[in-house]
Amino acid sequence: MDRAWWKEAVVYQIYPRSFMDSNGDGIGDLKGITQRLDYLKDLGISVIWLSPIYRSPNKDNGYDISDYHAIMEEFGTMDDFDEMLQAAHERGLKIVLDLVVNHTSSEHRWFLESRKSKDNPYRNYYIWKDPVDGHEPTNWGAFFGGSAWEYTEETGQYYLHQFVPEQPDLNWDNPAVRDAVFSMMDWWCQKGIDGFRMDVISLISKPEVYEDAPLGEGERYAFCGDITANGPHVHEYLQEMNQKVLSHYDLLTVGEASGVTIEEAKKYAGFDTQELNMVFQFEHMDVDSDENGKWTLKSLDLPLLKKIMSKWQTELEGKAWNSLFWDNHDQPRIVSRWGNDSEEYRSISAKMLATCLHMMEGTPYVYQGEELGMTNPVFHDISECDDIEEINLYRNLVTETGARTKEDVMAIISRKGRDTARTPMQWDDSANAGFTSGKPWLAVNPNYTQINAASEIRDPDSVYQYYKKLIALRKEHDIIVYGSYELLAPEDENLFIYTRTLEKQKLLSLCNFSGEKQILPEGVAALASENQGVLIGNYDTPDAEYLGPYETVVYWLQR
Ligand code: TEU
Ligand code: CA
Repeated sequence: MDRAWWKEAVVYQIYPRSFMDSNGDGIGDLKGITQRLDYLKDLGISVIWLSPIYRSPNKDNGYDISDYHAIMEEFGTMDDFDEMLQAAHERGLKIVLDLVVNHTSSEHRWFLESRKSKDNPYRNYYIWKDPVDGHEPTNWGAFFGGSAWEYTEETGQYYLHQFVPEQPDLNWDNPAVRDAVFSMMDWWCQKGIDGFRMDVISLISKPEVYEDAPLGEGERYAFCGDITANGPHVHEYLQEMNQKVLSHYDLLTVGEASGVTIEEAKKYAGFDTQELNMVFQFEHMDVDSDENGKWTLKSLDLPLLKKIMSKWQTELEGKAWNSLFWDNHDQPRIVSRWGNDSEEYRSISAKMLATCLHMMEGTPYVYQGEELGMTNPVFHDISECDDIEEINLYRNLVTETGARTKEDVMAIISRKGRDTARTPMQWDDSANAGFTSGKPWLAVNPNYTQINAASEIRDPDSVYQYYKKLIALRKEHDIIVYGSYELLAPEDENLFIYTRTLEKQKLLSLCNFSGEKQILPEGVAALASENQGVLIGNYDTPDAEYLGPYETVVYWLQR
């Protein structure tokens, strides 16, 4: 058992824009976070990951950075940051920053220079190519729609942007870019931050050859994420980053790695590869996608989810470390997605989902509001939305082509769009959920009068209290952090069942993903009936033969 603090931590993700507004302009800010640190301390988490807080024109809500050494004006000042960091540290809370260095904003000084002329000293900081037959250099398509290339008049060349045109990709093959990024990282480490969550770090190393990729039926562009993920030099660059920066500090590092495979993850997050502590993999986020990707109302395929989660659990064991998440600022609310957000089952299914995740091996991440069982809102009109991905989708499918009806697309956005996770944090039942005294930048979910932190703190049976207990249990029992994992009853359509084992101890974790009572498979019932006590559960009196609707219970089999 190789102990590390970041293996034992529970991380809480803050999306600063939606967390707490201190000055009534409707936008969350750093002072707001400082005001709410005691809430986080009480919850028991040990690390806060802040989505980007740097200077940004906000084309993609801070994931387009124009100055890495300055704070976004709406969020406050560098003094506010220093104050927040100190206040967090005084409470024993660590602060992890989002590091967005696959791309910058098109308003970053480097890019403003780079686009001026072919011989500008910053030209090579980005990826510029000549037109081919008067067109884009390749048929690559960007993440949020359209081509991944943008033409600029100044020099008659195209630059690469895997996200929106205002997010030009940096050229990591240029050593000057790597040095500039590493020294910026070091500057923040010197300030005393405790780690980095690295945005799309799997996409930084581009292919050696820029050429057209095969197109699927009826496709106009080839999705660039499939082309650039895990590129030829990505591990070399991360090892360099580790050697030049990360290894000099005691940090938590987690790479967002869309398109990562198990084999690649063993390199990014290997115990002896000197790269990162862990990665976010996204395979399990696709179990309700279809051939057209995430924009579908397809429901959860539980056996597939179990297969994917279990594969990551077992195959990384002893070799690399997992991160565990259901929610983040890009994903719908888990209780609405794979639980049941009706009044009857919201609380109970949110607790079941939490148990399923938090009893696994890896570092759990809680996204703001998840600990309250916050739900997806319903968006009726695209004017209620903010996210560039949703706006582009709507324009492509409704406004420009009429391929889908407004109602269809709004239903899908309400189910899968990124704004579902971004509605303001629900603090109490006062106006605007106590998030702001002004007009919130994105409307508060009207259910805040029922679902909010203040009432859940008072209610001993709330989702909040349950999360608090789960987080405390992880600190108490090494088996939750370090125990080895085994899936039982893989084919069962409704139940997610697994054990954890550490030396002589053994836990049995049972989760019913359905709204009906489920009889336990025979072998499992036999184990459960000999249990030596309940570690945690969401029903008062669990029965060793069956699980009620959305019931979860974790038994000690040996203690
Ligand atoms: O997300 C990268 C990523 O893979 C997402 O595009 C994801 O597939 C998508 O959001 C699902 O809808 C990161 C950030 O988390 C995201 O907020 C940024 O927009 C993106 O990078 C660009 O920086
Ligand atoms: Ca504010």
